[in-house]
Amino acid sequence: MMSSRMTTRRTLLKAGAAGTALVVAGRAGFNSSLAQLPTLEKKDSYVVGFAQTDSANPWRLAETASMKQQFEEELGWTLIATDANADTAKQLADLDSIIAQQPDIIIFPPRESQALAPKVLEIRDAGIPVILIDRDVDHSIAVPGEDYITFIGSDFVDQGRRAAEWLAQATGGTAKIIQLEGTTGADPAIDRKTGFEDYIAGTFKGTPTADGAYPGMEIIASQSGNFTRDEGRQVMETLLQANPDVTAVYAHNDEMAIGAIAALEAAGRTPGEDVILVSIDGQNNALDAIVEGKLGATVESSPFFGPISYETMMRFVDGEEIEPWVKVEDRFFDINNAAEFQGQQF
Ligand code: GYE
Repeated sequence: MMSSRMTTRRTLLKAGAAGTALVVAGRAGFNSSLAQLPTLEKKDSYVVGFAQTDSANPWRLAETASMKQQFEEELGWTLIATDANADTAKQLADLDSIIAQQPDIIIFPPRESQALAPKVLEIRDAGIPVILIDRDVDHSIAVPGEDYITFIGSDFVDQGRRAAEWLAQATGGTAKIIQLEGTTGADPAIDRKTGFEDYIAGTFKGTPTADGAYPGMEIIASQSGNFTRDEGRQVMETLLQANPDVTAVYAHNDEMAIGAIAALEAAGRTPGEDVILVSIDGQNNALDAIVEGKLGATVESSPFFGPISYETMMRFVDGEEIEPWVKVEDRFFDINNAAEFQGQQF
């Protein structure tokens, strides 16, 4: 989250013992004596816990495959992998079962930012270091650099801004927009909404900018499609009936955009012509949809966390101070470059 990412300064204080005590004491209702990162000794091989959120879309499958490829195939280590089937309660239970197996480290994407944060503290208290990948937790509950090693992932606020910027250009600053939000309470859903809405309001990152304000762009409806194609299609179907004047769709991921395209076509609309769509992820079928003229653009959000998780973990083993946010840089795909990358994504 935007404000939570500002913990960087605080986290840097952790180098000094006095600084650590000061920071920890400032957190309400928190057992300060336990608030330090578990260590990880140098060994030839490790057991890694990986609690996936679900496997219902190409993005998740690519992420799981990347972790397996890196840790099992490449390194020959043990990966204890679970799948929460898009159920936050199951992800919590999966993590309990992983903790019970005492892995050397747990690397996982927290499905919801607040619900999973106390579990990060529990894992820390069990003496197991944690790296969060692809989604972060609420920093008012768990702090990178103190409670977990780091968050590795994209700048979701900026992804939202880039989608808004493209849409503003493509529509000449006039649009009636339906927003299809990701899973409620998930870090990328919260931040992708913030970045997009702030950009068109001209208040991006809290700074009003004259050239960033688009009074002609109006979000006429906004609802969660839970990051899935089917819910994206269903929500779009319903919202379309209530808002036939829609001219643009901003979907927090490609799967929901593809679902929205199906709903629009079923209603006799022409996606890409009378309704302009923009989304996030950069998966192969989104690139296909861009080439077909149905999807306008997609901001990349890489699912390939295997190599960067390994690299970050080994830097920690080597005693390096890890930055609280290992930022993943993303590309942007539209009609100018989509064909070039078709079939090369996921
Ligand atoms: O955009 C989406 C997935 O957490 C960044 O979750 C990830 C998002 C990704 O289900 O497709």
